[in-house]
Amino acid sequence: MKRTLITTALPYANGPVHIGHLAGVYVPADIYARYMRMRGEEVLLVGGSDEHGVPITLKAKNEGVTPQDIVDRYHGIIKKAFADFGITFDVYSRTTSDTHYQVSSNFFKTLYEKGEFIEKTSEQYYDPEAKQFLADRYITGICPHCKSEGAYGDQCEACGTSLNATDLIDPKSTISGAKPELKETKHWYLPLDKYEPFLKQWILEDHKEWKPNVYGQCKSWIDMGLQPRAVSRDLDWGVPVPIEGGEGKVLYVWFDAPIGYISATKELTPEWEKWWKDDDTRMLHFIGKDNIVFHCIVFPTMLKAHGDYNLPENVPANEFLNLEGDKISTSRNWAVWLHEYLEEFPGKQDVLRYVLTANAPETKDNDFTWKDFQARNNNELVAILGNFVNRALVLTHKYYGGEVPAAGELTDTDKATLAELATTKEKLQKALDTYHFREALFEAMNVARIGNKYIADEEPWKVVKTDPERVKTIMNICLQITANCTIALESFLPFSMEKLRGYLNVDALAWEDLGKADLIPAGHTINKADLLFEKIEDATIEAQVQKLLDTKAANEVDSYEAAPAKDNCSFDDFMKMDIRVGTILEAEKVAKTKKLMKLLVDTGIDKRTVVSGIAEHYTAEEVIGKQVSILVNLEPRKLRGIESQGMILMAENADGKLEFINPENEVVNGSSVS
Ligand code: B3M
Ligand code: ZN
Repeated sequence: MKRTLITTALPYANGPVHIGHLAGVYVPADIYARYMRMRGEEVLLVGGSDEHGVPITLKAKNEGVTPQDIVDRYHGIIKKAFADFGITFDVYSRTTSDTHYQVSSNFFKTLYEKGEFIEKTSEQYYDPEAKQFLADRYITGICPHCKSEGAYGDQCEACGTSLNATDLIDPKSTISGAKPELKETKHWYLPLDKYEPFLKQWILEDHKEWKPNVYGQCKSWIDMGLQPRAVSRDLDWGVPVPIEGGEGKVLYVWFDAPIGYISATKELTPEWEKWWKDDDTRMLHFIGKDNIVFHCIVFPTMLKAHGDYNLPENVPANEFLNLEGDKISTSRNWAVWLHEYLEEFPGKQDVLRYVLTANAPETKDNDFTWKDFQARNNNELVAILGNFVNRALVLTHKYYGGEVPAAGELTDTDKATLAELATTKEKLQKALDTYHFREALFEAMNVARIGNKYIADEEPWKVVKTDPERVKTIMNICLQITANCTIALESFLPFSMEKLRGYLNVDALAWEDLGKADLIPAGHTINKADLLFEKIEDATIEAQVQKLLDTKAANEVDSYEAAPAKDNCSFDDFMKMDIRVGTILEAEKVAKTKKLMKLLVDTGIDKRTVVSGIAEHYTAEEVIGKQVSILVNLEPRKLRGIESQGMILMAENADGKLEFINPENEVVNGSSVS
């Protein structure tokens, strides 16, 4: 039997984790790990926080704290969120640990001593005031493509183009504001090109079974031709380059991070080497699609160049999960954060695990919506699984005081039902073995579907009146199916299946037992049961949707770009405008128009008619009695046949909504605005 080492992408410790992380990496990895353990295999599930990289140093700088402060804060939050969701890490470490510094340092030294690196000197931007080289993210300037300001040295966020820092027009250091200068610096490069023949054979020939999205991405990288990649950076946050000439430089975050898997294993067990070097260990990397090149090309090349380590057997990477139609984004706060979910849905970890698996972005990007969350909870977890097991348990208490009845002779329906049950194991196993977790969940839920259909068709609550002997068989079969649910669904819904085993009064059952009809002996007593799942009401979902709408509105305000100022006008020109405060006395929508409203305004000078384009934003009732600012000496003009004598001043919000410009406290009509 083979040992299985499962690694999960190390999330950057610069923010909390959200549903996208869970759906793409940690839930599938956990399902797989639990499944393998149930099969009695030796498994390690390894994870940790990625605590290096420029975004962390930038965040620290913005907050005026150290990078260590940032990673300490988020490592704790992330680790807790994973534990709360039942991700069964054998170790959850971090890349700032002493062990990791040693392991990654030694890894670099080994490659260096074997002559695996190319040394290259290149020109890079340097801040002459701060006396340091600048990472791309530390340089801003004007985008050469769209000419917007504030583009970063690696990307312009306005037009999305990826850039080289040297492309920026009028570059500035974000550290000192100084104009950066080009200066020579030496770095070490991993010659991926040299490993191209090996990668071609190993991936494109030997691993055709990898998921099409993974294989396809690898193929296109290899087809484009691989280039040497720098594995060091001029930065002061990271693992120091451990050789002469490496002073002031650190390992590139993508060099040290995957070595973090090795460090974490070493921290966990003195027998770590067998997990990384033995032939009878298979290694799997669970990651998101943006990490494919690093896990399929760069890290394997590092491992191969080192020579002592196994290569991954598979990299079942997922695509992205979107949220209500938009890309999940930490900076725009467009996410469902795991710690917030648990505050708002306490005890409902399994509901989220279920929805994220049922709708996992396995082969293409997918969308999480709160409506779908509600529907899957109410129509599947409650209506199928919860409903079935609740009936089975409640009726057993009602008819037999909780004692499992013995089955009598089986009818054809009974036999067909049990035969169907017996087939689920093979299908479920096949789906899990090939990392098709959506399909696997569907197969596992079929156990509950079989039970739900059986109990609905057999109607023990009716039969009990005419043939009580027969009901014993029905209920026995229902309880056997319920016991099967605890096996089939354990890795997907671990919290609920633990509860269910409690209700059934049984210990964890073995994978081997799945499909069998004699899991609970007659005479066994079950415990008092409670509902496994509860309905989620519309109001709860509406509140979540509203929360997202609020986020969207706040983002629009944040990203609002004021139009540039118009050309100057003279003081005299300004003084020509006669603006007064008036009160709206009457209002009515202008027929057959969308926007226009006819207002009667008391200007203090007179009462006059003004036609204003506010009808999409206000009803007549809302505006009557409002004080407004009105330009009274605007040349009258006819709008839809109505003469408009003046103009009401309005401000337009980021979302296009018009707001009145009026005095903070009421003033007398006719007051001049100047
Ligand atoms: N921290 C990128 C990410 O979170 C990176 C993964 C490292 S895995 C070794 O997407
Ligand atoms: Zn641009």
